[in-house]
Amino acid sequence: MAFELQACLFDLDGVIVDTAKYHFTAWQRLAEELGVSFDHSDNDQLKGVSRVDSLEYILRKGNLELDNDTKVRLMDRKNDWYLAQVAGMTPDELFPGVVAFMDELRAKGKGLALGSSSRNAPLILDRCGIADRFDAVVDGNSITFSKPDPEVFLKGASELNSVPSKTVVFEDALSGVDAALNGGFRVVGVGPEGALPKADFTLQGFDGFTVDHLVDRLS
Ligand code: B16
Ligand code: MG
Repeated sequence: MAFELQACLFDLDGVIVDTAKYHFTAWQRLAEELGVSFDHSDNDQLKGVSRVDSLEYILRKGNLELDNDTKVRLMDRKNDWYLAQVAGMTPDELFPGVVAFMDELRAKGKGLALGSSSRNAPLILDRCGIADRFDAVVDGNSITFSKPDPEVFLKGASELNSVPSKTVVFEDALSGVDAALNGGFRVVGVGPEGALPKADFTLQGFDGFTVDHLVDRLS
């Protein structure tokens, strides 16, 4: 039976735009200042994870205990480094084909929402000129629980009036795929083959990808 598609929820960092690399360099710089090693496999654990939970991961790795004020100061420093990189972003940094795919969804009457853990999401959407392309935006400013909690996606589906089992989440993060599955959604992994084994299938990129392809793969 053909999959009945109602709506799609898009993660931001690593799905629509490659801000994951900016998060990586900023966290690595902070970790190195704290004397904690931090490489791409550490970063993979932090994709989709909130700022505070990301800092806690680095502190745990380095067996460091810090007071709350220091933690806030460190998170602000990391965010300043991140924002300095994001300041120069343009729509050229959108992943190829993603906007065309979103436009096709809209033309076919499907709901579209952002489901990102990032508190910087509104700024990035604005920089990339796509703030008006979503029916709903749920981001780190409007959620309490970090992925893999499904809150961000359940809120998105609720704003779109869509049923999770008929709604597809696009995610690049292990924590984000788990969040989608925890909410009862279908999930497309965005990344290298094999990187997100729990997803329904993995897409290497949106270039040439259509709504018919999506429905076929999920049916
Ligand atoms: P911020 P996503 C997530 O965004 C990132 O993947 C993750 O690396 C970051 O720590 C988190 O947002 C919080 O971001 O510090 O900008 O609030 O992938 O859920 O769109
Ligand atoms: Mg992501």
